[in-house]
Amino acid sequence: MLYPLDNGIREVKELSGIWQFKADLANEGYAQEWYKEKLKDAIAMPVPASYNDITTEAAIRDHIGDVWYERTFHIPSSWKDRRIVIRIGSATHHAVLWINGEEAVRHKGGFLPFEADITDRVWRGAENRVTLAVSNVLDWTCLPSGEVKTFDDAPEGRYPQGHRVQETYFDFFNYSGLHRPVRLYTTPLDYIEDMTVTTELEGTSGLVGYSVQAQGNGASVHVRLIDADGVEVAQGTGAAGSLAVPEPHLWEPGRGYLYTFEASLLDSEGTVMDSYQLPVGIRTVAVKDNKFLINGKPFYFKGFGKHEDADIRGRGLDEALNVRDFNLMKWSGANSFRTSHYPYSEELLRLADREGFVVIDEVPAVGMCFWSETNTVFREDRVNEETLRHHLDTMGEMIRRDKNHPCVVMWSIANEAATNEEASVPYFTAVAEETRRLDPTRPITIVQTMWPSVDRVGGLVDVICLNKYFGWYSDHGQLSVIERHMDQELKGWHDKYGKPIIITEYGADTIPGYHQLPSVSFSEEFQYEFLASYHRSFDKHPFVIGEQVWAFADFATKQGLTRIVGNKKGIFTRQRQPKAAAFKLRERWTGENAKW
Ligand code: GCB
Repeated sequence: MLYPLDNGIREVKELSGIWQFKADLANEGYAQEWYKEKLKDAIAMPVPASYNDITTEAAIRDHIGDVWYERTFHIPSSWKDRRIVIRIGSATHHAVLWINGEEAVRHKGGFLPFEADITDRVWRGAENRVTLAVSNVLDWTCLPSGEVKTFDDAPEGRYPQGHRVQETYFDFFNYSGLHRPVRLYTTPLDYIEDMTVTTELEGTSGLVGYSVQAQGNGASVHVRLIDADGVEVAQGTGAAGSLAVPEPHLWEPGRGYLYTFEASLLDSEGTVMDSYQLPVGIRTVAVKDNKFLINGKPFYFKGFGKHEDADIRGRGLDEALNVRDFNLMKWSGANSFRTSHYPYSEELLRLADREGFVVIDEVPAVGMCFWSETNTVFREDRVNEETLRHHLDTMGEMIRRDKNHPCVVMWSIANEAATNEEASVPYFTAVAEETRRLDPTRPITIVQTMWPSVDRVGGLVDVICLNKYFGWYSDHGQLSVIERHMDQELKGWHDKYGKPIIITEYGADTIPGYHQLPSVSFSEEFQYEFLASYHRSFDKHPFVIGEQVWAFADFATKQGLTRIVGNKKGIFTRQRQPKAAAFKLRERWTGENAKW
């Protein structure tokens, strides 16, 4: 699925801004056909943004169910011979979209785009209306999974009538709404539908393999590769092929050199009918001999697990925040991050391409674990065949969206699943096989919370990724046990699978401004001593190929006894200012004694 592009042929119309909004608190919108006419009693709601923290109403923030968005837009009469598409960057987690009261598309999954060809549904030279019903309900067939619990059978009077709770088995707040831009874009009626670019190195040449899918009556495809100075370095014809670039500028960590791959669809006379320009980085990735190789060179992942999360706008796209985050990551010496626990916006990945950040791209499969031998997760009434089907579909959507990003070097097919359960084996075998089938060029991982002695799926992946909280969720506050526990854990995984390991989470909640010497948990002093204990262990094991601290910044969570106004494991505050540990990390990752 191509990112909407404005060029000499295609046009994009942003529908970001203030929309009409109504939370369907009494669950009556579908029955009353709210999509048929303009929403009544609507309030102003910005798009993109989560709706939860915009108003002052707990009923809206904590609403379980549908909310309705609506706005009008004009289609210029000049768009008469155009194909017109509406594209929703994401709608969390289910959406139905109507144009002028007619259903145009529905979608399940809160973190990936969907679109509808609305060429025949809109009025040109006139006002049109788009309505969306967006539901935040999560059940076991969703990614992430969850379940709504009702308390109707509780003893009378104990709960208000109809009392419901959305259970989620992850800590981040279940932000909802239209988190990413909504856009209209045009293409010609004969158009380029998709393209896939892969890159290889052969001696001193770069090879850019490509395939272009077109719809309609295009007679031929012409492609060009243009360097960052605008100079054409290669060209070819045909819908699939390979372009050789002698002595290419490589896309490298910290140096996101981008070429532009331009494909044009020509008619039989050679006139350009459609064209699309894709940023392309020439680089290779491979896992070999316990190393992660980028362009044949061992790469050590330094960085963070992140969230798309901020005050007020929740998970809504904020390009100022994204650039600030990248500047903070550069300052700290980070070279990479994981899109924990869902695919982030395309805008953010485009920025990572350009800035040379290395990304582990994660599907929203989080919360599939109860850390129990008896209370299992992979079973008929929880994570089941239907969940698997959705998981496979979501992998497909994510790979189709992100396959051309040089920054994406590995797919994470889940975070912290109950991989000790026997039934998790056929489940993840299917997901791993489908992922490799869809993209044979990138390694895959499952981010693990299990212990090596009980895990059953490590054999399916290329890199073992571990989230470990010794000294926090176990032996809380005991810094002296961390190094020893981590050593044993690393050795256990490596002895069992012989694969390289990235520690994708380790961290301690830290309240900015709390100081204590000697340190105690939650103080700023503790956070770095805690991380340093882990680092002593990592540095001993050559098969450790990366460390990503949990988390980049503090973030909003559901309410809970261990979450005091959110998760405070950030190295930066939610407002993106450093805690003391940030300076120490910067020293480790960039200072005189930094080993990288
Ligand atoms: C984890 C999860 C992450 C949590 C973190 C924590 O293992 O992957 O989503 O936020 O632990 O702080 O507990």
